Amino acid sequence: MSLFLDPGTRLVAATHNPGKARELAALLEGRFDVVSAAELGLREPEEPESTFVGNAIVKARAAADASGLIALADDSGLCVAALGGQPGIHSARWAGPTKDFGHAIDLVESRLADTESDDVSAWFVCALAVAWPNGPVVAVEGRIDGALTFPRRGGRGFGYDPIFIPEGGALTFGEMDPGAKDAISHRARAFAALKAALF
Ligand code: ITT
Repeated sequence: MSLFLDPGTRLVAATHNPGKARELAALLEGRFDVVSAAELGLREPEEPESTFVGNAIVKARAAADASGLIALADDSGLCVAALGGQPGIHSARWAGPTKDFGHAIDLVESRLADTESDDVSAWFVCALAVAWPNGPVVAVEGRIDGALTFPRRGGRGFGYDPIFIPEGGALTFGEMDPGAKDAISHRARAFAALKAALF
């Protein structure tokens, strides 16, 4: 079995997060025939692992075996230094069952205030995994460092983007043009590693 992905290969993007799906589609640049997990009616798997890579593998494996297609999954999150790396792999969970990221951002702000630390450094991590149905899996990781800012700024992007300023920048991911975020983000960095391995 070849682990190279030929242009036009049918792939399932194993995410139920529309923000991620949009960014993954932009990174894939029409190179593959991509169907979404929602279009195939795939269920959202549990995320039982303790690492981003572990959870990306679980999601890709589940989607590939259920669909019979090669699957690309993303597990990602925001890590805050003063919170010992939280919310990290629990980034989606901090938004609660209604996926309210206004609430998740308020929670980051109040937990940070509780620490009385003035360290606002943070980083985003993205693990990407590609799994072949009943076959191998390849996983990579990307990271971008930056700083948190409150109150939130900008209505672009998704999730925690309005409070994150990437290193060396002035705008939050929520204020940046989507193309500018895609040029430097944790997802873009993971994607570059995947491209080197598989394309
Ligand atoms: P899937 O598992 O279906 O892909 P999810 O949203 O549950 O969707 P995760 O478990 O990987 O995915 O949660 C990651 C959370 O981290 C996500 O909900 C975002 O809020 C946040 N996150 C990840 N990448 C981000 C980015 O580029 N900008 C802002 N927030 C991001």
